[in-house]
Amino acid sequence: MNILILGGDGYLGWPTAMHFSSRGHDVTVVDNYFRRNACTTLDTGMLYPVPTLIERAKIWHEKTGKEIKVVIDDLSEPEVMRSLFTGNNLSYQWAINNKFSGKPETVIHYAEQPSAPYSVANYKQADFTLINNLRVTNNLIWAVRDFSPDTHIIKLGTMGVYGTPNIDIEEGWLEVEHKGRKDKFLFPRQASSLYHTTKIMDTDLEWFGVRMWGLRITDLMQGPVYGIETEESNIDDRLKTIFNYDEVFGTIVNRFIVQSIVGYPLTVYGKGGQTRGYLNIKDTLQCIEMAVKTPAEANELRIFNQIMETFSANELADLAQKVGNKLGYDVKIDHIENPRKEAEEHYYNPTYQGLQDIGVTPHYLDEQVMEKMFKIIEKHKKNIRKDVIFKGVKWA
Ligand code: USQ
Repeated sequence: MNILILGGDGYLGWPTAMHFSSRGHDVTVVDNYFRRNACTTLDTGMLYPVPTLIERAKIWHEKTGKEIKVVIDDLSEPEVMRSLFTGNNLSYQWAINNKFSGKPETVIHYAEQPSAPYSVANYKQADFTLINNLRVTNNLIWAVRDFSPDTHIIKLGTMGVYGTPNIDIEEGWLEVEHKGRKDKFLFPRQASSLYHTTKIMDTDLEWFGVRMWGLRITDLMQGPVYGIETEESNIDDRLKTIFNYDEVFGTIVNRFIVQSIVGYPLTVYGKGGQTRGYLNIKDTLQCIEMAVKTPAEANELRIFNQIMETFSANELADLAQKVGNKLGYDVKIDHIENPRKEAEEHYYNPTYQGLQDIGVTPHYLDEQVMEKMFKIIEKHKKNIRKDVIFKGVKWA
């Protein structure tokens, strides 16, 4: 299959590219290097240096004989997006030969500013998040509409679109009975960052594209991801995904392990009752693979909640402390003032059966899995910078 991956340099994009390439698909990745440039600008640090996307594609080729075509460009420019469907004015920054791969049968869209703290830190970053995320999604929908309406769009959404409502969270849709009549609507959304709000707006654009033009779209409402290794990154150390542990781009599990290793008290925000749905990076790949294999129908916006289990921040801190202590670290837990505006004690009962129904087998987070992560992260201990762990980006 011809697969186009937008945002192919990111934490999930690069592992996804290798995953499909290793399974024999024709993969093209596109990225504007936003994430790495922002890491430099904001001085976030990284667990280890990561080769450029072009270098990674070359290493991948050298090790596996397979080709991942690379385009470095800005997808918020409509003409750039359109060139990926027409081949006009398209040149690969790296490819074995420059021949256009043809119209993609599947597009996996990760090309967004993914950080909640980044999006609320100041008006410039808020503006960038809104403009980038919405334009890329809109450009994609129009390119598919105009050149390849049968292409399956798989879009990475977020569980954060739902917020923490006092009712059970369904997979995307809710049947409502009102004054004796019934209809189905998108589940109520109420995000608690501007980044998460762009994901709500993305879904609205997708739903418009499905209703107006009969597109086929899968929106994956994913929770925070943890993990480093994937099957393909084990082929060569230089193929490991970008790993952030700072407050802006690092997610909680990855951060807590890094903090445990360098003796930085675990930064539980506020009371720590904030509960979210989590998944291993290996399960992100599984979910995407299953979504590719069972495409949405034409005229369908299919929504899955992409999580495998739920934890509160306190439960994650306790687990990291237990594993860390067992490995000889003196792990302390701190409850610091919550920089975010979010409920710290709340009801949380999301449904997440859909992906398992199409064949995903969950990996769960337990002591062994966490211990394995400790062992990998320990190897890079000398690179860990304590000064970037908490800077206090405030919501209000
Ligand atoms: N948290 C702490 N201490 C920390 C870091 C986080 O208590 O040091 C808490 C946060 O307050 C939050 C929860 O842990 O309640 C998760 O925070 P996070 O930073 O791991 O994840 P989040 O900001 O929600 O965003 C991440 C990804 C984003 C994705 C989202 C899925 O960066 O791209 O969309 O997870 S979800 O959270 O389900 O919306």
